[in-house]
Amino acid sequence: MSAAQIGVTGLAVMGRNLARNLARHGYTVAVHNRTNAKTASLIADHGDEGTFVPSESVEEFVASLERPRKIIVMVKAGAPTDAVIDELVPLLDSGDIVIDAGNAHFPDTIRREAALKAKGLHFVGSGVSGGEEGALNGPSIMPGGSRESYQVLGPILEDISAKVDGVPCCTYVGPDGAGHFVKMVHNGIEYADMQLIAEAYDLLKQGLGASAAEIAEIFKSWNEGDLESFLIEITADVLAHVDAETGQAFVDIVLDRAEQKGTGRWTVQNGLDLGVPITGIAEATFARALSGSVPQRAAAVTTLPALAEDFRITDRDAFIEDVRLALYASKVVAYSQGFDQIAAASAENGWDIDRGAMARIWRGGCIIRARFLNRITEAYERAADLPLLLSDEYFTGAVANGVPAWRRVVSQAALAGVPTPAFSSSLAYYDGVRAERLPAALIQAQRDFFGAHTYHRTDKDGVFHTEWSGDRSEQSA
Ligand code: NBP
Repeated sequence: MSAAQIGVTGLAVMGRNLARNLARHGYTVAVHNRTNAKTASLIADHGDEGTFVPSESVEEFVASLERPRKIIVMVKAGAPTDAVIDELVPLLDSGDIVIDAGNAHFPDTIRREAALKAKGLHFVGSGVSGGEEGALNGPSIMPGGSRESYQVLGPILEDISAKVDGVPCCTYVGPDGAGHFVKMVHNGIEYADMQLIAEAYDLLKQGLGASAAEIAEIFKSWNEGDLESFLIEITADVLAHVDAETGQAFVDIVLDRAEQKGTGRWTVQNGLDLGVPITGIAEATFARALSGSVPQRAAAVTTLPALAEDFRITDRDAFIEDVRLALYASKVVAYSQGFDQIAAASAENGWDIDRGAMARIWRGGCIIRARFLNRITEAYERAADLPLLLSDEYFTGAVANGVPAWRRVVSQAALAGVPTPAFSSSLAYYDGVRAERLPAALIQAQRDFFGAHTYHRTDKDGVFHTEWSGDRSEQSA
C-alpha cells in the first residue's frame, strides 16, 4: 500500500469528517483512533470516498505515513491531547509535523510547541471552526506554529478549507499559540454575536408581542442586508421550527439555560489579563452564566419587583428597524473589541497577526461567517495598524447611522425592564471610547487619596501626589 500523505488520529465526529474531507480531496489519509471500532466504522461507512489507510496501533499508524509526517490530532482537548502527543513523539523523526486541531487553550499550545521544537519536531496548534459540517465540507482553519511547517502543510489545509470567492478560509496565523488564540477569540465573538441576536429576538418578542414565527420572518429579511450571516440565517430557521410533540414554537419549549464549553470564559479571562475591554464577549459569557443561575433566579423571580413601564411602540416597522440598527452597531463593537484583543495579544507575544487576514478566513466555513467580514478585511487593508476598528471610515459611518436607534432601543429596554446586557454594554463602550473626558480622573484621585498611587496632571508633565492626610500640598512623586 502506498504511504499516506497525511494522518488523522481521533475519529470522533470532527476527526472522522476531517479525514473524509481530506480523502475526498484526493489525499491518501492514514486513520487511527484509540478505540478501533471508530476506525472500522469510518472505513465501513465511508471507505469508498477516497483512499484511507487504517491502523489499529499508533506504531502502525506512524509507519504508514510518508515523511515528513503530517499528523492531525483531533481528540478531546486537555489531557487526552497530551496523552496522544506523548504516545506519538517517540515514534517520530526530526521535521515531522504534529497538528493539534482540537480546541486547545493557547497557553497549552505554547507549552507543547516549545516541547516538540526541542525534539526537532514541528507542532502546529490549529483552530478549526465550523463544527462537524464544516470539518466535512470545508472549515475555517487557523493554523499557528512555524512558517516552515506551513509551507508543507498550508497547501493541504487551504485545499480542504472553505472557499469564499475562490479564496481559501485558511492562512498562516502566527507562531506557537497564535492559531489557537485566534480560534479562541473567534469563539468569544461567536458568544457575543449569539447573545446580541438573542437580545434582539427578546426585544421583538416583548416589544411587539410577536410570535416566534413572525420574528423568524423578520430575521429572514435581515439576512438579506448588512446583517447577512450564518447565525442570523440559523436563527430564522430555529424560530420557524415547530415542536412536533406539542405543536408549539420549538424555541418556546426549550429550557432557557445556555451552556458553555469554556472558550468564551477563556476569552474573557484573557481580555482581563491583557486589559482589553471586551465587554460584549464578557456580557455574553455572563448572560449564559446568569441563565444557569438556577437558585438565584428562583429566589428573584417572584420577589424582585420590575417597577417597569410597558413598551410604548406606536410604529411597528420603525421599532423593528431600530432593533436592526442597534443589533448591527452592537455587533460592530463586539468585533472591534475582539480584534483589539487579537492586536494586544499579538504585540505581547510577538505573533505579528494580520487582522485583515483573520477576518478574511472567517468569511466562510466558520460559525461567525458573515457578509460584513469583508468590510473588516478592507478596513485593515486601508490601515494595517488601525488602533480601533470602529474608527475606520466605513464602520464609523455605519455605526453612526444607527446610534439614535441604538439609544432608543437601549433606553426603551431599560424602561420596560427587558435585560439587554450586550446591547447596553456595547453602547456604553461606544460612548466611553469616544468620550473626550472620562470620570477616570476621579478614580485616579481616589486611588491617590487612599493608596498614594499618584496621578498625572492635564496641564503639566510629571507624576504627582497630594498629601491627603496632611496639609494637602502637592508633591512631585
Ligand atoms: P471529542 O472532543 O468528543 O473527543 C473524542 C475523541 O477523543 C475520541 O476519538 C476519543 O477516542 C479521543 N480520546 C479521548 Br476522549 N481520550 C483519549 C486518550 N487519552 N487517548 C487517545 N484518544 C483519546 O471529539 P470531537 O467532538 O470530534 O472533537 C474533537 C476536537 O475538536 C475537540 O478538541 C473539540 O473541542 C474540537 N472541536 C469540536 C467541534 C465540534 O463541533 N464538535 C468544533 C470545533 C472543534 P475514543 O474513541 O477511543 O474514546
